[in-house]
Parts: sequence; structure tokens; C-alpha cells
Amino acid sequence: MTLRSISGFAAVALTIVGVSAPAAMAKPAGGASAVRMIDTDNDGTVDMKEVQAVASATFDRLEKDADSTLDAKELKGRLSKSGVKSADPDSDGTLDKNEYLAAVAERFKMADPDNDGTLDAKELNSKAGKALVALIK
Ligand SMILES: [Ca+2]
Ligand SMILES: [Ca+2]
Ligand SMILES: [Ca+2]
Repeated sequence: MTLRSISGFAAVALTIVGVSAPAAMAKPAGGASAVRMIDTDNDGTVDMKEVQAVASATFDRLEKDADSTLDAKELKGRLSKSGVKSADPDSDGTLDKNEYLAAVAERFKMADPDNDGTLDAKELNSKAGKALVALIK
């Protein structure tokens, strides 16, 4: 390998690291910090009520044009196109608060494989748990 190709490789590697670093760095503490963010009664787990409270506040924060619904733009990537579609039973292309909270509830259930009604840090750190956090934060 010439010096030139090594530095070229390093530049590519840095680019890759640069793109993926934020997500990778958030991983270890992800579940615990998500619990802290949502766990208002400080019992170390997150229940549906706590999640719905955060989700409700997030809805109000994102809902900028005061039409009582969130469109894909307001959701800012929290849901993919197909995610919006499946969370939108009346198919008007936007989510009202009930639709949004129903989507949140569905993700909560998916993130709770032991069905005890609460999510601990480990459950929040699972793929389904992260999907839930991504939707409500
Ligand atoms: Ca709690
Ligand atoms: Ca709708
Ligand atoms: Ca659980």
C-alpha cells in the first residue's frame, strides 16, 4: 500500500465513522437515558401513561400550523412514509392526536415482549424500544 492509498483509505474510513458515530455513540446509554427522559415517577421503568404523556407533549410541540394534525413534514422523519400510512386509518395523509397516540401505543406494546406493562432500559434499548423513543422524542 502506498502512502497515498493509505491516506485515501483513512479519509474514506473517517467519512464512514463520521456518518455513523452519533448513532453508535448513543447506543450504550441509550436505554437508560430514554428511561430518564420518560420516567416521570422515577421508578426506573416507563409505563404507558408516562409514554403517552411524553408523546402528547411531543405532538403539541411538533404541531406548528395549529390544524390539530401532524403531516409528514411536521413529523420530521419520526415515521417513514409507510409508517404514517399504517398509523393513518382515515387515510387523510396526516395524523391527528388520537392516531399518533395509537401508533405510540402500538410501538409500546411491541417494545414490551414480557408484557408486564412497563419498559425497562433493556426493553427501551431493543429495536422496538428505539423505534418507540424515536417516535416520541
Ligand atoms: Ca415510571
Ligand atoms: Ca389521519
Ligand atoms: Ca416490560
